[in-house]
Amino acid sequence: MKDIKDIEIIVEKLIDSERVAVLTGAGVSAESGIKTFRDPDGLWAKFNPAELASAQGFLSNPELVWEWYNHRRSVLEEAKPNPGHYALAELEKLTNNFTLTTQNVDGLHQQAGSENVYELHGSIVKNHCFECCEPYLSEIDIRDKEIPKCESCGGRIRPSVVWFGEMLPEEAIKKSEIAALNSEIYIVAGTSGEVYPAAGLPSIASNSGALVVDINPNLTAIGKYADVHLAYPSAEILPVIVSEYKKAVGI
Ligand code: BJW
Ligand code: ZN
Repeated sequence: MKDIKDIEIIVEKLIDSERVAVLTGAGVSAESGIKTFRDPDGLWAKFNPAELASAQGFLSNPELVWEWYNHRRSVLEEAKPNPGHYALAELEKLTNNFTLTTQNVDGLHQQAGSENVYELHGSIVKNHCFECCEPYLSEIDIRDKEIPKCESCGGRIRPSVVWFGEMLPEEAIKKSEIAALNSEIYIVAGTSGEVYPAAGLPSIASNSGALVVDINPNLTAIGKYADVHLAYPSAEILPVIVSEYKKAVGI
């Protein structure tokens, strides 16, 4: 592999680091069959984010938004974590003070065994009331076109994801910023770095001296902060990093 020198640098840094932080995006779930957003065959090539991923869009056509999320939930029912998810879950157990910030709403990191996960954009498997924000804990039938009603106020239920123009979960963004600030190595995988505030995290890590690693087949906005760019699918290269790490420490 032509990038073996880069992998050695990453492994050495992982061994030396007291704090390891990772930021993931949709590309990490691509090999699980989940579409990304901004690739040529991504969701935003076919669907309008203003209509489907904003409170305004939900107010204009809640049924359309609910149906779209239920369709994505049906895709997710068939999806399984891929070797990239499993490699990150293993890295958490091998390294010190590991944190994983994800923009993904699919829960696949947790399914793979990752524990210290900060979900910046919420979760597609959870729901809450659009009006009063009360969590909706009853099971939903994703084949039912009718939107469930809040048991407290009768308002319409929406998926617990973060839409454009909405604030991110306070604790998740705060902990993610602290993790970026304190990390000695910051691994970014599968994100275009287009959506803020998540896209600002690699620059926080870089400015505080972390080695920033970008794992992405394509060059993105993350490029200007990355010390190392590995142009591979994450499901391919993350397991290599973990196996080289284990070799280096003799496991
Ligand atoms: C692979 C691969 C493989 C492929 N292996 N890699 C102007 C300037 C700056 C900011 C703003 C602005 N105007 C508005 C804003 C704020 C806005 C924003 O950032 N907009 C930008 C688009 C300009 N942000 C917000 O509104 C956020 N809230 C906020 O800021 O609150 C404060 C505020 C409030 C009011 C006013 C102003 C400020 C909220 C953002 C919410 C984002 N929500 C979504 C939908 C979530 C729900 C759902 O799933 O439906 O989150 S949008 C979508 O983008 C989703 C993702 O999490 C997010 C990031 O995408 P990601 O993960 O990077 O995916 P892609 O597709 O972009 O990239 C995939 C990458 O993978 C590619 O690079 C591929 O090459 C790579 N890849 N295969 C490795 N196998
Ligand atoms: Zn309610």
